[in-house]
Amino acid sequence: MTTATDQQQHLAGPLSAAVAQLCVRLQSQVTARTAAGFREVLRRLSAPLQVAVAGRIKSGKSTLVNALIGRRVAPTDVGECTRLVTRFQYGTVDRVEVIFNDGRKQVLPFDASGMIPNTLDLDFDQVSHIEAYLTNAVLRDLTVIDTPGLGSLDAASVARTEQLLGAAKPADATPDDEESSDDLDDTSRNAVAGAEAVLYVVTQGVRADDQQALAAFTAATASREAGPVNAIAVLNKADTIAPESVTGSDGDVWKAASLLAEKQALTLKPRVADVLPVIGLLAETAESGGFTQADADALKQLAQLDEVTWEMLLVSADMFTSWDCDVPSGTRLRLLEKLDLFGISQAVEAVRQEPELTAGALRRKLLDASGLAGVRARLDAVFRARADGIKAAAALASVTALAQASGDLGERQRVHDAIEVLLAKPEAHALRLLEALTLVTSGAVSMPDDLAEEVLRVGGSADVGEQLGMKGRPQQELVAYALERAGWWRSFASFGATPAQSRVAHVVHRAYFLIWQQLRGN
Ligand SMILES: Nc1nc2c(ncn2[C@@H]2O[C@H](COP(=O)(O)OP(=O)(O)OP(=O)(O)O)[C@@H](O)[C@H]2O)c(=O)[nH]1
Ligand SMILES: [Mg+2]
Repeated sequence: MTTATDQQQHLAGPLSAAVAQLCVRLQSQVTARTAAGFREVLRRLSAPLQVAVAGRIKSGKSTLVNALIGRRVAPTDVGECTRLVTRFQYGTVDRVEVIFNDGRKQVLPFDASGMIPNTLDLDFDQVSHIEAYLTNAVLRDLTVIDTPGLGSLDAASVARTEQLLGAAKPADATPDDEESSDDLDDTSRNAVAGAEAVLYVVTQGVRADDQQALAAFTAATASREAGPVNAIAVLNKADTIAPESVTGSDGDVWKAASLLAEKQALTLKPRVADVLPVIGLLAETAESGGFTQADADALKQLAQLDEVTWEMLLVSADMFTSWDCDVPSGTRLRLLEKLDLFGISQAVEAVRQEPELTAGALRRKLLDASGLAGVRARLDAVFRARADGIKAAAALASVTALAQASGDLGERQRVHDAIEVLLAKPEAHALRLLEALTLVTSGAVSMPDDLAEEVLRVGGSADVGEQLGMKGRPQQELVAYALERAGWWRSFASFGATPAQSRVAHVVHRAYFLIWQQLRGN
């Protein structure tokens, strides 16, 4: 049995700790079924933040997963395994397991190139999902869940994806698992399951129904709505955008991608704050050891071709591999697979400017060109920095759902009261604020744009300067502003707001009041 202290060692922060304590305290006061659910909530609270990578079929999800982990391990392109949910989590030894629907596990050997095999010599229908334990440091505080493409979801994949996102424990735990005697029924399991955060991958071909598809995906998989607090989006395959198709790009691919990403952000608003362009393929090749000395040498050879031949090669992927030139066509095909035409042209350009460039330096240039650094920075800012709040809010939603699913009215009331007591504490107010923010950004409570933005600002950061939108300003100004806004939201809550708006306004008022108190205390 895990104790509260065991759990706390791995908790993301004070909010998670508060919710964990609530679960531990309530455990003896609820039915066995609810208690089993609470144990699952506790287990998840102490695990790293679970981020699902979601998006249309072939949008480059697995490629991006590899780039983020820094290792080519997720199968890309074709094959059965791209149609399975794969959870990448931290482990002390690299190991891949197939989990079957009945809870059985089977170790899966890596293939010759160190990847998860693309096809399984197993009855595919019996397979629930894949668990990959890797020693990569990135996974210490993020569990990355690669999902099948949205467009590819047949009924079976949908069921698998729904069942699996976040539900780390298979339907039947193995006998050596201490908790196996506490069977968690489906209702409870569903109440706890769900990725806590989402990374949406879109491409240039984003369609009007993408927004809808992504909303459906979160509804089916996350225990609560995705909003800018727990969702980020990337425009992948930025290299394939034809700059001439985007006005204002001045023929520059990256500029075209940025403009397009801005447009897509408007479509996906308010679920995500913005959309970052990225070239997943370049990132994967540069980050996962895929770029070799031989590749650098081949690029240098290409850099010496005469201008006419070079122009011909760049016409298309077909021309690149088939046009007659000194570099063997097999070598060119390999470069194409690793870098695609844009990456190759960028690399050749770099070599022409600096012929002495080493393979290592060239790799770094490709990495810079991929935009991965921006995605990593965003992941840090949005997910890692807010993991505590995101996890605690998801856990609280699970606790509420578990209580609601209970037939015992007294139990329901006890859980409800305990949550109210928790949320009334100043240190837990951030949770209430996150909840309000999610209500507003998901459209469940409508607010005028400027107020919605203010809620997002106050609830979206833990930094007081950012919360007030006055970073770096003198303390006195911050104090005065916090007090003024606290007053404004209080009167908005009492006059002029709808009942739903009023509930949100009370929360925002209190947030400003607490900020004011904190500032004065300093
Ligand atoms: N040019 C280019 N190709 C990319 C990029 N990212 C991925 N690809 C290619 O797109 C194809 C699909 O990539 P995957 O990573 O398998 O896409 P996925 O979304 O995981 O696909 P499914 O799981 O089958 O839905 C592969 O051939 C990748 O090499 C990119 O940034 N640029
Ligand atoms: Mg895939």
